[in-house]
Amino acid sequence: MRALVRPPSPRLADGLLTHIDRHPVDTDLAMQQWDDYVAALADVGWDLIEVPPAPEHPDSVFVEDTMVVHGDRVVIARPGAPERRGETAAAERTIRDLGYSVSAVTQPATLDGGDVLKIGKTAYVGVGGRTSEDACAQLADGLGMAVEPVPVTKVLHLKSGVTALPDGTVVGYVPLVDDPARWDRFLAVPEESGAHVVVVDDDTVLMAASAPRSASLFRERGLNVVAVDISEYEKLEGCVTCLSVRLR
Ligand code: CIR
Repeated sequence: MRALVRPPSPRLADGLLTHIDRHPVDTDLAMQQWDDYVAALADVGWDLIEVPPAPEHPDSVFVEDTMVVHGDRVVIARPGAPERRGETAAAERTIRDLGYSVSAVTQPATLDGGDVLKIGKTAYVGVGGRTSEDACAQLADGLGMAVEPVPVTKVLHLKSGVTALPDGTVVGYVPLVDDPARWDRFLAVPEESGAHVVVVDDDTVLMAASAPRSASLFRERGLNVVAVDISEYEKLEGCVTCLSVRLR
């Protein structure tokens, strides 16, 4: 298993905020937390590939937003926030160098990788925030998979509200999910960051340390949980998913 990561910008504290108030970010602590996040992925056996840093882009550490990967195909995003559009070029070069077949979302459509939740053969796409409806057909073409738009109005990205466990059960923090009934198998979690899991393997998820009650719920279902503290990224509406691009 391989994943892309991107070192934080020294300007991280200036990152965009949409749904939450600004709280001071401790940049030194954020650097340490990024190292720990990367170490946690390395510990579970993943090979990590660094996208070159973009110090001029405060939000560039949230590398997941730059692309969507499925098998050997990649669609380069066109970020909904104009401030973030400059982040994709180096990410595209990195993934091309790895031999992937690449297409890109074209204007006026916009898409952030954080809005795309792949479950099995379907990509659910959060539309209404950073991602526009007209990106869905481009994504379906580029990835060669079925795309289902879902509304996102209460939170930054689709995956800020819901992700999926290894067995495909969707986990979500209900106050931030527009339509929980959309998914047949839906598990409500008691903490916002409990809705954010990175699937490591069939039995293991990685999640934020800020959601201990959700972690207990997952352990009761037989899952191993790797917890990482990403408090400084949470202050910028980031989560465990957005700090890497899983190449699968
Ligand atoms: C932004 O507003 O774009 C960043 N401050 C946070 C991006 C988080 N990305 C994600 O959840 N996929």
